[in-house]
Amino acid sequence: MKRLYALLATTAIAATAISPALAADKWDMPMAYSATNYHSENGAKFAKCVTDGTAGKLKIVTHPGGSLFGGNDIKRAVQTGQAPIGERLISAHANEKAIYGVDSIPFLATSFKDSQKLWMAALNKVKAALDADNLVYLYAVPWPPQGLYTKKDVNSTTDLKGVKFRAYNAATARIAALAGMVPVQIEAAELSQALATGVAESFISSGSTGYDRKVWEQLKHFYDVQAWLPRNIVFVNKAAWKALPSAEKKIVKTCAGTAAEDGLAKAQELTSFYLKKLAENGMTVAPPSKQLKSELKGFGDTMTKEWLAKAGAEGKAVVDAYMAK
Ligand code: PCA
Repeated sequence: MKRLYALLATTAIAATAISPALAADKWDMPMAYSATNYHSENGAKFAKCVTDGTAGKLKIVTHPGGSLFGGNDIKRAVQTGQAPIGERLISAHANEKAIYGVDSIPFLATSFKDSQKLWMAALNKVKAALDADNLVYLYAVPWPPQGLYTKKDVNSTTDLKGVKFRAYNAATARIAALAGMVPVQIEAAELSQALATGVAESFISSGSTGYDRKVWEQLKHFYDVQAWLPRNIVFVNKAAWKALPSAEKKIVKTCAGTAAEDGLAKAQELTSFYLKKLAENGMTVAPPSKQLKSELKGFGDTMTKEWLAKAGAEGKAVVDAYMAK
């Protein structure tokens, strides 16, 4: 009997060594935003869906809050196989490929409905861009519409001159430049500290991030500009994907489809909740003044032209398809 066990053990080890795909896999999934954020909670649900659906053959473990890799490092980590799967705010990589910034063109798609339309028009191109980066697209979830957070009352962009502005992608950095602000790139995970130490004193984001980072401790105003709805994308390293048995691939895809739907529903459901919470905690939540809005729209026109020039025929095709729908 002992010998039989020994034999079985040796065979098991040999089988694992020869064919790692047969062994139970554990995928660590870096995520940049706080554990209680709906993107992270949705990611955890997705991970459970895959783990349960494969009866533990593929176990996905999420690491929110930038605990495994900071937001800025997640895409590279997954591309190079340091992490098999991860979630990233895709527009933060618009400098690499213009198509990654399609969701952050100011005032192109400003509602959930339009942002879905734009995403459907862009998705195949985004997938192809990710594929060329050694990544397989799984799902994307939007953030609520983006507004402007400030310390002082702002009636026009002139009031923003010289303000230290937290940027999270090329579009927000460009707005800072156009308004004569001083941009500084900061992850959401470090935002509270940056505001507390005066490294940043204004930023553009959703009510979600203002709520997560309790920015009412330093800031007073939220202008509900509704400028665009950026997205987080969950992607997989191509080799890790290829190594999955097809039955597991199918389960991952099904869970990803559910995560896309659930995430969108949550974002929609929570949008007004977040703004209510900002107000309850003492912030003034209001639409932008006519002047501020029209000046920001002017920036948007400039940036749309700039984006189209960078994104070329591919970008134009996406915007045309979106407009035609
Ligand atoms: N929150 C993220 C990106 C967009 C948003 O609403 C952030 O501020 O980092």
